[in-house]
Amino acid sequence: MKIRNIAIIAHVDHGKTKLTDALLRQTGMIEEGVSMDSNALEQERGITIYSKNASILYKDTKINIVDTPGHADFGSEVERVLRSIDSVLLVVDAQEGPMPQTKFVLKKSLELGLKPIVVINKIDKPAARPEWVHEKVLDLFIDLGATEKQLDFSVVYAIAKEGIAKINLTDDSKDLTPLLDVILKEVPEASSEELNQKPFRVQPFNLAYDNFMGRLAIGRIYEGIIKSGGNVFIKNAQSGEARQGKMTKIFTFEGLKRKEVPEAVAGDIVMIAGLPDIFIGETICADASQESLPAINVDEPTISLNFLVNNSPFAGKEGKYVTIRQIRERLEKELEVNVGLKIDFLADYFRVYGRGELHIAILLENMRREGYELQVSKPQVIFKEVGGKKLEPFEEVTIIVPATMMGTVIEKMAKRKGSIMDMSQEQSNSRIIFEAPTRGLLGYRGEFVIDTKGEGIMYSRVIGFKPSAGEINKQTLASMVSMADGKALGFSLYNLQDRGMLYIGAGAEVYIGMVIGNATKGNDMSVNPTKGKQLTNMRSKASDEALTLTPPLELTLERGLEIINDDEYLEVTPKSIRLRKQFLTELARTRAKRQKEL
Ligand SMILES: Nc1nc2c(ncn2[C@@H]2O[C@H](COP(=O)(O)OP(=O)(O)OP(=O)(O)O)[C@@H](O)[C@H]2O)c(=O)[nH]1
Ligand SMILES: [Mg+2]
Repeated sequence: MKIRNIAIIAHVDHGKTKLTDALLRQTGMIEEGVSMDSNALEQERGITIYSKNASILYKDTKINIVDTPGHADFGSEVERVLRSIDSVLLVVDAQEGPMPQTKFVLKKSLELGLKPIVVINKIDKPAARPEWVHEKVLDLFIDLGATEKQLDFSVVYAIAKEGIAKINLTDDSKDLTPLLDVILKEVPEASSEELNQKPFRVQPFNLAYDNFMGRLAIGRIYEGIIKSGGNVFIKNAQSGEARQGKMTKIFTFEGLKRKEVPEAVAGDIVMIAGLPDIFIGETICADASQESLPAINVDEPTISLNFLVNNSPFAGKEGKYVTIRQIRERLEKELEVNVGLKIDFLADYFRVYGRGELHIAILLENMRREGYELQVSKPQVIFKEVGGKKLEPFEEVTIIVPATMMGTVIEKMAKRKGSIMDMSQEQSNSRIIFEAPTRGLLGYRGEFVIDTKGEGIMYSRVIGFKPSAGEINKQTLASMVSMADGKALGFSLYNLQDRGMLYIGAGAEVYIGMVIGNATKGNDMSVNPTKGKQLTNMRSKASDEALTLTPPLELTLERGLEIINDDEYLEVTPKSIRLRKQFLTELARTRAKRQKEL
């Protein structure tokens, strides 16, 4: 059987997964209602978090498809996938046109010499402008230095949601056949008899984990035929070392499922069990003398924070797994598959290093869903020292705002050491590209939403470590801290809501040292949210029924990680997200502060 390997890439939300689902459905691999976004968290958030493998059969060909995440925080995962396929479907929204992540994934594809197939999707949108988008895509190809051959890309118009593709906008089409035919025509064949004759070489671009089989390597067979039970050498391009192992099981992908096979041939994408210490980019080969394939880069972490056992007064009430040993085992398991993650396991806490707030938030979200409870400290950026120079992570930030709001955004970004790299105007919107240190950006997202009244769009992507931007004077908001245990009452919250944004509503259980809101002015403020109305005989105008409370700013994981202050912890349980002071009483906090000053 012939094999072709493609990845589906795009900016977030442009329709990659809908397209993959439709391809699987129309080739009979999945049923109506089944989606590639199979993870519970993905379904809840409506985004793809993990890239996933699938395959379809069309005519005489097996097409391996990798659906990738569009969110910029997962960009390095997409990059790894691109190393192992032969062409991409670059999906572009027929209304929005190319967006920042379109540019990033296209750039990587072109650099790798791939010739993309462009899918202009969502042509059913009332405001769709497919011809304009086609032109913009062509401009982007040119800007990114595409070769003659790459510029000759095929274009397919689609309504992924309905499973329709067409070559010309005026064509009549009921399904994705036109796209499938373009794939067969354009994507080079991965399999051949000649390749099968060579000694095997396989390179993993992703890892998976199974409770029974342990770590699994997902990779492409570049050459040769691999057999279940076969002995292998694993070569590491960086260290040059070779070690031995044995493939206990081999799986290929069939639809969304994995299928155990006795052997697999060159060109196919497989999952291999039995190699517990295998890592991305290593070469699995037949003979120690074979050359290793070029290494695959895994981006380094940019932020870190501490994971601790929850020791708040509410500890253990809501979680199933709460001990340091349980948290440690869970994190060790995470390291099996979460390639960008690093962890220092210290005696009484763990330092976790990740690729950004979303990367960490997703780990925490998965843990709380599984019943874990813990607390974490404020994320800090990671500094590096290279050649006596202090470096820190920088991001490219694309901001699209109504032109009238441009001034505020530029002023705020300047304070956070963001420099303007490019600016353009499109209709009534300004598009500004900044380069800014991650350190300056931490905590800005929420502010940005407020400043632009929810009308602004902001995308950012880590671009690497650069010389430190020096001191950044960010104004962080002080906290409103409870000085009482008990139930928060509407009456006291009503009086407190003028002094800051509250994180809790009436009826919430609070404890001494819990952060119940921010303080608009000045320093941290100790307050009593449990205080009821004084009992008097007087009838006051503000009778309880008349108190209208502003809805609280509900703490989510991401919001919590963003607004947490240095001396606080974010308490994460299956049911709640709370902020708290590390030292619960005012006395302890004063003492700790004095000690620090000494
Ligand atoms: N109108 C219209 N909406 C579509 C079409 N295709 C996808 N959508 C919608 O666009 C949204 C995003 O679709 P997804 O397929 O999840 O997008 P994605 O590119 O996989 O998103 P990420 O994986 O999170 O980057 C969903 O609400 C879809 O219903 C289409 O052809 N037309
Ligand atoms: Mg998706």
